[in-house]
Amino acid sequence: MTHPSPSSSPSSPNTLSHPALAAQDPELAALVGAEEQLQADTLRLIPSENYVSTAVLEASGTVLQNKYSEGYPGRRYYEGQQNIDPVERLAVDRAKSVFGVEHANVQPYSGSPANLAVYLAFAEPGDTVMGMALPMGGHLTHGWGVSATGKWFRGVQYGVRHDTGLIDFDEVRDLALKERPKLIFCGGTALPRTIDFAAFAEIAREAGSVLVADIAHIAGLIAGGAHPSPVPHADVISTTTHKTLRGPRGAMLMSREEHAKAIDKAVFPGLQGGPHNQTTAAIAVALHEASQPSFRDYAHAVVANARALAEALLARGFDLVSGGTDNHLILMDLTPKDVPGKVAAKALDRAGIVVNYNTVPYDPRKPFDPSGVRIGTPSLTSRGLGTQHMPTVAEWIDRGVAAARAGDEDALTKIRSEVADLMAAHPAPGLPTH
Ligand code: DSN
Repeated sequence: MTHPSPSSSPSSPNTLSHPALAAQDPELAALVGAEEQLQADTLRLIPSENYVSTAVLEASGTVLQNKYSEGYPGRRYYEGQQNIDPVERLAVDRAKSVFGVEHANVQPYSGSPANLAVYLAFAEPGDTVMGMALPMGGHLTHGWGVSATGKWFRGVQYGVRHDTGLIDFDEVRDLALKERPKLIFCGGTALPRTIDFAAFAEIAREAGSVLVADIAHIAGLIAGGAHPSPVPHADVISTTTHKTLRGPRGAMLMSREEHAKAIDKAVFPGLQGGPHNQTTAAIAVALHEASQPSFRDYAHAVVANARALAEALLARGFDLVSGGTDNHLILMDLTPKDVPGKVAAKALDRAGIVVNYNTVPYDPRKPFDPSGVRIGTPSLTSRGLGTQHMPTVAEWIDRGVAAARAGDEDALTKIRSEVADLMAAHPAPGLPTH
């Protein structure tokens, strides 16, 4: 299966390998060039990463960077906003249109500040909040102990069932009714299955809680119609813009109009100073791209690729949390392969396959040396790889994990060259041709 990728114009400024930077600071330019080469040559499987288009890259490198704009369009604390206000309005209007929401704030610097703003808007320090436990697939900012959200609030955490790897809604309901949290977060960073926003909303209603849908990982799938939308169900929607949505590193908060003031006040002046206007512009570009029919094809191709990859991995005896995937992400428990996740991830990196080691639910190992590896298909799909390539990807992972177990560096080197050949045939969006 093939599908359109974002354009990577060979005549774009990026193909000039940043001449001003190279002249001014060759040391830094060399590092950027090396990173471009690495991203071109490797199979990038980290599910929270992607390749942005040249247009998004250009927007985020503009002189909008030079401007302070504390406040909101039409209500700024600095003059000279003739061009910045329309940029932010464009981003906001496009977010509202792509996600079908009444209100959007595009200023949060990234996902963690966006979530902190939700706490500031709806809770007081010491309040009880509820989210999925980090080792179960949640996020630090959903009330996990080491995060400010777990230190300044009383975090109670739900997980997934040991036998199915799926969320147990009876457990979530019991906990919510017992604890009556101010906020309930759904969503996370290692969830391979569809999030049942309606079920969470019913529980939040019963418990009198504000439901926050953190869609950072799946925002692009939702925009492209490849995952159900939280919009009819969640009080607040939080997302980063740089994962499946394929925009710059940034974030957005969305809601119904009734929560608009509280959210805006929490982001600025509650938590942040001036918005990063160059990022706002790049978010606007990414949202424009996400509104195109080709992005629907992209979102569905991401899911089709993940399903095909999961099937190919299962056929090779891999143990996948929850037995497979509904979205862009696969969480593998490598215990049956007798290789710790970190050892496998480092070996795969040497083979040109970039993944991250990750805890699996009920992991007996420590987070810095866990049992699992997390992979996903957003980046490879952006390069135009399709379901027909997934058996090869699974074979490389299988050979890489076996080589990790055997300490076979030659096998890893051979995989690396095979990976580089396939990557050369599928140029990545936004990267210069070296
Ligand atoms: N760091 C992100 C991820 O990789 O999923 C979550 O914040």
